[in-house]
Amino acid sequence: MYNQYNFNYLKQKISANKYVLVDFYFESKLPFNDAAHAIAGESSIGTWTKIGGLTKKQYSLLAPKITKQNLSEKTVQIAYPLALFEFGNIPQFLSSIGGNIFSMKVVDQLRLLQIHFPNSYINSFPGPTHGIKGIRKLLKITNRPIIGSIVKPKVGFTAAEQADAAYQLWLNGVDVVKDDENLTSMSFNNFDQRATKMISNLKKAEQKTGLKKMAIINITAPYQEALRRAKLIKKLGGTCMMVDVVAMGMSAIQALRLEKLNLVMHGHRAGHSMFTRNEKHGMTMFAYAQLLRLAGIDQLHTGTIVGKMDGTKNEIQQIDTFLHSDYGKLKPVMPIASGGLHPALITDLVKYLGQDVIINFGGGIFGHPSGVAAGAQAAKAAVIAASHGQELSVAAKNNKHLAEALAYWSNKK
Ligand code: CAP
Ligand code: MG
Repeated sequence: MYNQYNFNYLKQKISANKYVLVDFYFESKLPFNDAAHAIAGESSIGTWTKIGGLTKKQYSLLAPKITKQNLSEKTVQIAYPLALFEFGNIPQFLSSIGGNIFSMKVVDQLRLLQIHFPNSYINSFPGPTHGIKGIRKLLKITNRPIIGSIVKPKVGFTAAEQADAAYQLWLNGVDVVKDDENLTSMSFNNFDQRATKMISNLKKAEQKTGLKKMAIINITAPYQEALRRAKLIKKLGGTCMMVDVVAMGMSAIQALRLEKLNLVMHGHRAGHSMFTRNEKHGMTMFAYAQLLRLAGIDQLHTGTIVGKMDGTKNEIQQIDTFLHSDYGKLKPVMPIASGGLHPALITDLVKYLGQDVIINFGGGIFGHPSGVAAGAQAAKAAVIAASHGQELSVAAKNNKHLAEALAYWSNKK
């Protein structure tokens, strides 16, 4: 056996509130049970050879238990005693369960599928500051999807051009306007200037429309600078900071949450496919979303099913259901559908994902043949019609911009 210990616990019951249960898929040339032991050992107390050191008492406190295995599906469930983990510390959790085991030569493929945390562990994290209810309260939108836009081109506008584009969007029906993931503070678009101009235009747009709006400004940078940018947003009267969660890392997400700035934290997940996309290796987006909810993300990109990004219907619906569900004392997280969306896709999108979602259009507004204002009005009309169960072709009879968008993009459906 690769591992000196016997972790088999298949026929015995464990008390789930004392363990973190982790479901893995794996492929290995070792016999199934040996490979499962190698994974359980390397992620907790074991190594590749026999070692001494642990008293019986420590062993029984810390030894993982293999509680389920399915040879045909190549899955195993490992129960890790809570004592293996530091409460409130996601980096430590990842160093164990998302650590060395992914590099072992004896395991060819390994995928972390899902984590079952007990409430005591979940509640050691603050979770979202605002959550779904808080975001809806800030925007005063109760009964329809929230309409969002990403200013396009991704990068290239000056701070003033960016803020002017946002203003147009807000005036023409968009609720929340965000930066793109690769826009931070550039030679041609300085963060401080952009934040100042965006929030000033946000206030003007709110006055003009009588509606609440949100500017989602990307603070992604080394931590101290990201924090400075978040504080600037707060000082200027903004309500939301955007973080690229993969690039910034769990430590930064947790730390920003613990600053108690009371800003909505928008999680852009650019790069997650580096570890979530291969169906046999890495971790699922579902497991990653579990960790981000603990860390304190308020709204998170989860995919569209119908748009340009990879992600199956089952997977995206599973993530969205989880984000809405009870999870210890942590608030629900608002899912964001984004990537390749345009009006013709919205009926299906709402059918799959429901009303409690932010629907984001970048190219699907900025690429409208009659311009940005027309694109925003078409997007809004599509979302409102779909959320009332109205056929888009019917809604388009009273909205020439929607009619034009449907005609323009219908062959891209
Ligand atoms: C969408 C987007 C977002 C993606 C990210 C982009 O723009 O701004 O970054 O939605 O994917 O750059 O592609 P478009 P996901 O509307 O023009 O496609 O939400 O799946 O993480
Ligand atoms: Mg983007």
